[in-house]
Amino acid sequence: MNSYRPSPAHRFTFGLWTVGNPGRDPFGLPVRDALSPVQIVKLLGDAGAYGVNFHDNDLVPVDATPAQERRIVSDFRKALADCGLCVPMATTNLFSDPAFRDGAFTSNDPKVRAYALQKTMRAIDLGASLGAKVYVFWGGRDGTETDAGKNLLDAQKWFREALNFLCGYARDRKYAIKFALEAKPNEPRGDIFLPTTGAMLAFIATLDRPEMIGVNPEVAHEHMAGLNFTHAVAQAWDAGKLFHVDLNDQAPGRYDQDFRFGAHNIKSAFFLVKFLEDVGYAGSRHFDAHAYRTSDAEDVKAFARGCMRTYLILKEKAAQFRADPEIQRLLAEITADDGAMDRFQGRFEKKKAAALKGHKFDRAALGRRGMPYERLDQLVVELLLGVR
Ligand code: GLT
Ligand code: MN
Ligand code: MN
Repeated sequence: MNSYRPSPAHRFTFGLWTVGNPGRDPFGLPVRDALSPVQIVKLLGDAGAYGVNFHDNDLVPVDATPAQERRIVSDFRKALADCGLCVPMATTNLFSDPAFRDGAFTSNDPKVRAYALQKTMRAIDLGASLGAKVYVFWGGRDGTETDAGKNLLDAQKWFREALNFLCGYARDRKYAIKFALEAKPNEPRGDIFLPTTGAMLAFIATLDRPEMIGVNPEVAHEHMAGLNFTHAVAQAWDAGKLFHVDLNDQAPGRYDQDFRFGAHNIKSAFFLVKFLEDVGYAGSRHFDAHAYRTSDAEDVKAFARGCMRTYLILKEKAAQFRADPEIQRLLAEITADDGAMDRFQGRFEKKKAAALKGHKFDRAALGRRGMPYERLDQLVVELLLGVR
């Protein structure tokens, strides 16, 4: 029997801000004691994670002196070595400080835009010095409540210029780091720019160095917009842009919940895990989630273990799906292809187009054919419910 025990090979990571979340929300104060970065590394090491990610200020407070920063970073490095953890990803906090109330790279204030660039360069230095290979950009406050005060084309231009500038910076410093853009439709702004993974993918194509930039889709963010997350991930994968993934859960139409992976919609979590495992995604499985506000410190550990355990259970279910003869028989029936249409498909050729235009189809017969998706889906449900 699979023990569902996480190991570094599974590439499970958490942010300092996830297990370290003290349970503050817009209506209530923190309910848990703050944990230091070193305590968090220890907790994650004990739980079996592979890595830990951070925003610059999760690790080094924004007003730390250089001496304090050296001390914090060296304690953190030691904890990583002691616990066998690495830092696969880093990012910048461009949303907590009041300076960013109108956004960072897209603020109407040029001083704020310049400060955001400065802060990000320093944060990239910090991330790279700890070995991060992926650098995430989540435009937390790059958006609007009212469109009365922002030129939307300027905002896109400023965001583009910032990313081009930072790609230049990372190259100049010879950092082996790639950027990953994370979309979110809303919260904390009324509307956040480039609200979906698809919008990010289109935007990347307009940048100077698109090869350096991919996406970091998050389950909850696509679900907040009522979209199918696995479809977004598939498009990113197809484009060669799935550099990172944020796993959590979310009921549609709610506030930004960041629930434990699989806490809300097991079925969509299953199709996601199945997709990632089927294609051989080799990057981090990052849990960007936090424990319920009702949790105490012990329950936070259960939260972290639960994210990884659910992933591993779903990975096993995906293997069962592949090995299940009845499921495979139905799939074979659904995707049956006798090759008769091969001569019409693929690349355009004049002759091929002419032949296809002249071919006679039995349209009524095409319309009579059903697909046994009910039977197949019921088998998936039974598999997930553990009765297969
Ligand atoms: C914040 C946000 C996440 C982003 C993090 C990276 S911060 O928790 O809700 O989705 O991934 O900036
Ligand atoms: Mn989120
Ligand atoms: Mn995220």
